[in-house]
Amino acid sequence: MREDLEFIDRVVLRVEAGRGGDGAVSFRREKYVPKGGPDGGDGGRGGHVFVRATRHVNTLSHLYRLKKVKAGNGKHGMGKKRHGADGEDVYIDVPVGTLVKDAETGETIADLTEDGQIVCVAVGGAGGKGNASFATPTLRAPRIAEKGEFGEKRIIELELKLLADIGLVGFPNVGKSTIISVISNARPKIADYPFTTLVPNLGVVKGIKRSIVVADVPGLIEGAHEGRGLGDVFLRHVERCHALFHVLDASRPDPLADWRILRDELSKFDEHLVTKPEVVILNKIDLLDEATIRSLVERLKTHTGRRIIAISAITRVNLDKLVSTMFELVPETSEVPRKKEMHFRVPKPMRRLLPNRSTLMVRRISENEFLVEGEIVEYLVSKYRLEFQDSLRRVMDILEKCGVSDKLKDAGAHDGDTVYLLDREGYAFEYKE
Ligand SMILES: Nc1nc2c(ncn2[C@@H]2O[C@H](COP(=O)(O)OP(=O)(O)OP(=O)(O)O)[C@@H](O)[C@H]2O)c(=O)[nH]1
Ligand SMILES: [Mg+2]
Repeated sequence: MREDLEFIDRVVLRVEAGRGGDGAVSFRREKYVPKGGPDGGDGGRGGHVFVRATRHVNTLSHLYRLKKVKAGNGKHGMGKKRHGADGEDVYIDVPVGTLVKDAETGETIADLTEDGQIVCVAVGGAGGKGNASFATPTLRAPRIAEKGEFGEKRIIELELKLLADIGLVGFPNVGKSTIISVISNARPKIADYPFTTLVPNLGVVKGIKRSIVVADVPGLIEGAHEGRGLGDVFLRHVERCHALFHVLDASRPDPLADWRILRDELSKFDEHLVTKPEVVILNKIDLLDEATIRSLVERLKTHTGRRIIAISAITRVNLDKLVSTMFELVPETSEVPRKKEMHFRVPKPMRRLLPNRSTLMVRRISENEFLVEGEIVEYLVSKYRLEFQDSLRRVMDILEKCGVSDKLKDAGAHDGDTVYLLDREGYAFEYKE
């Protein structure tokens, strides 16, 4: 269960590529030539949908409310062999470290681990050919054009693996969630009992030039590395942080002992964790007098060898110092020039293959009405612009090759009966034996 909406590391989206534009039927107009050659241009391809990894976003929360992402449709072809414009491509920006999956099959489409990496998740439909493409020596003035193909539709799942620049770790109840709530946009649950936080909270801390993401993970206890408490499950989220901020409760009997226990746990979980830059936050100093704070800070400094920042999250003491230290420890990502082509192949627009002829079926729907249906009919109807006579002729030729006449006869059709393509609203013609 999601504790609050800031923790969004998984988003499901419907993506829809654009449809291709239709091809045009047009003829050249020239002086003294009543009808010139065919010059209908092709339709543009439909726009593709891409997912792009970028350093400029840190979470998936900007996608959370989006249900569907659709690319633009291609424009129709025009006379004078003019191609229709391609549909506009759409880029879904995600943080580096996002895994892209097909939500229906579970198949991994891409693991975007580098800035600028791009993957196509829905391919736009091919544009239809205009009549200029159909001219042959025997058919010099073809009245034939194709419709654009539909774009690909898919449901994708985006999962963020790398969550935060900085991880807040510490015992339960030391004030980790309170801290993230006062320095970032996160609004986690805060309460005076251990294990209030059950899943990590992510918060964006805004700086002047950039933002960083801080994760508040559930409290850790002794034995966490063996699975005690809750925290170990979520330590994977701090594995890729740049720095750990170790939160201590100044009002506890021996914060230094707490620090040692915690570090021991971290190193047992993953040795790598204790080699990260680490800062100690001594929280709740509002509960102590100044002299005690001073000596405690000294003691911690001596024995931990870390930088100590004494704060009070509740009375908001020293938070500026805390935030500036965080920014200091997160390297400014050098602005690499955007390499758009990185790991990126331009996809071929979608073109379906002619379905199997045996998919053609004839069905009697009344005394003298018949329906011609099946995958191949759907394909032909969506492919050709039947309002043009040669398009229609071509479709009829293909249907004939599929044996439509025999099938109609077998179904009991007689001269004068009505035959529909696909349904009663579809194209209709009169049956002749
Ligand atoms: N006096 C004082 N109390 C604080 C301060 N910061 C947090 N608290 C209190 O400490 C209690 C625990 O705070 P949380 O932020 O929920 O602690 P946590 O570390 O996130 O706890 P878990 O989620 O259980 O790991 C709450 O009652 C807070 O109000 C502080 O600076 N001063
Ligand atoms: Mg908490």
